[in-house]
Amino acid sequence: MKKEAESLIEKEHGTNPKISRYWIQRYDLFSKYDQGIEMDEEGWYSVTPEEIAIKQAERCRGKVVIDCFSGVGGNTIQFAKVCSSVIAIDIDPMKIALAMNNAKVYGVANRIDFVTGDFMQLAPSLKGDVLFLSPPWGGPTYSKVESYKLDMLLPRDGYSLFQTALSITPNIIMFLPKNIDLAQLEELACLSSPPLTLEIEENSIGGEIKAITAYFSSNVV
Ligand code: MGP
Ligand code: SAH
Repeated sequence: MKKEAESLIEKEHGTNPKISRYWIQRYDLFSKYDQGIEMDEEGWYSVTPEEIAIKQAERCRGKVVIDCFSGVGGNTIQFAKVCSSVIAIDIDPMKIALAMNNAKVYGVANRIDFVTGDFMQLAPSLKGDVLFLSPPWGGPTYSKVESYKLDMLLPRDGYSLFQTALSITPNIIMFLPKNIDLAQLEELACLSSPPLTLEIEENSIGGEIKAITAYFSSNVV
């Protein structure tokens, strides 16, 4: 019976034009996909591929991390493996339910504090060593523009998001479109007071660029 239900889901995902492109990549997204991973449409096109999430988490080893836009848990799960604690926030209760399920599949659910809420509103009450921001980019059409600008990010423009994050810690990681305007990121770092160090990482899977990760940190030792 279970096998029948699984093959029905596979058929549906494989033929749904909005999902099939991502479903083909399902094991890049979650290597344990077949062990009970659950997704919704936004989850399919937004989740950080596992290999990239592992690399980002490694940079935060031993730290208290806040995953401010946790989605279905692609990053949260990897943070939970190596960080001292993880707070996972999402405004959509369905995402939190999916992330909890997916964290159970990876055996790390008990290492995560899940919070349903708006990051912008919760910010004043948050404390952590590192903030991870992987906000909505406006859907899969983000790549249609030649140069993606920070003010296209949601739920608020990238400048407001960054300022809100800075009020918590200067150690900010942003997961951004591959066509992001890099000059705007440099500007964010230089114009912060005091100026921040910025490291840009190109994230590829199988030799194909998927996204950019920007690591901001304080110069003050
Ligand atoms: P993509 O270009 O839409 O997918 O997104 P695809 O088909 O893998 O790319 P292609 O160039 O090979 O055709 C690439 C990656 O960006 C996805 O795997 C997600 O990790 C990430 N991503 C995409 N979107 C639309 C979002 C988003 O809105 N928010 C976040 N945080 N990540 C996204
Ligand atoms: N990194 C995630 C994907 C994040 S997608 C992963 O790997 O799975 C962006 C998420 O931001 C969506 O799940 C969306 O529900 C959430 N979101 C949108 N507005 C938000 C807000 N104001 N506060 C918190 N989460 C928000």
